[in-house]
Amino acid sequence: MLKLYHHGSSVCAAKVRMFLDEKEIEWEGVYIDILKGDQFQANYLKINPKAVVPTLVHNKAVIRESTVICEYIENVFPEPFIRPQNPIECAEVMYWTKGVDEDLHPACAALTFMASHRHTINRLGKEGVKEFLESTPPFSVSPDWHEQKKIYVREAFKAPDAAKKVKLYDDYISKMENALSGNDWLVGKHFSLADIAMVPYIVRLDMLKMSEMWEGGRRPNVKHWFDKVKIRPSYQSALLKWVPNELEQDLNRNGAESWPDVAKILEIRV
Ligand SMILES: N[C@@H](CCC(=O)N[C@@H](CS)C(=O)NCC(=O)O)C(=O)O
Repeated sequence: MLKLYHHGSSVCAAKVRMFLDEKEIEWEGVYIDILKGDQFQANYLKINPKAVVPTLVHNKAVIRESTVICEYIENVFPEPFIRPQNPIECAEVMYWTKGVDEDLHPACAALTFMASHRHTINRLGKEGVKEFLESTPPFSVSPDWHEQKKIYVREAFKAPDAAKKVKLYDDYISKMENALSGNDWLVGKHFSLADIAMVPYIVRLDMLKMSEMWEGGRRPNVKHWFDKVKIRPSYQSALLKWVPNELEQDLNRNGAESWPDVAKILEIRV
């Protein structure tokens, strides 16, 4: 049995859950509440020294990094294939997953903390927040996450790189818009890991009530793509089902309140 350490608000964990559900592979979950600090417990750090989710344990093997986990699952349980059989399409999928891991993900973590998570962790109380922020290892979500997380919590959209992160996120939606022109999915004719890698980041913006980044005629191909994603059973079973009500309400309310800051950066009229 596969054991997945995961959390409802983690885009990286959602990617792995969607991959597993699309392949109809059964898995057992261990819930790590990354907004309460479960990721900093000594036992978890032993299997994931960066203090991040997800982590997969299969038999005695510990596999980290969401894209690596998906590739591992594809190697161990190849059918039904999600990896394209054509090497060029395979390379195209890897451009997406590499970009998501290296660029988009740190931008998403920044936006989510600036817009909402900073309010959620405040429930830990003054001392709790301090401990939570100090516990982040130097090399975590990104190589500078220990310091950056503090800046986003303290300064929100006044953080020096706030505009850069928001624009980078928006650039990815623009890249999707172009890739989806005349195509149903991001690579080739089939739903692939490229789509699965992007779904949680679009769901995150949707939950933050920032869907105007593609709605209202701004990116029609992305809207059409997301409408098709929403009718896949894995959208419910891997994404929505795992977001606790209180967290969803936080993301909805805090995101809506932050939308004017984001819209201003992107020059979208509110
Ligand atoms: N590159 C890693 C990134 C994992 C990551 O950043 N996880 C986030 C949630 S999506 C996390 O656990 N954050 C904990 C924290 O910010 O303390 C992967 O793809 O698995």
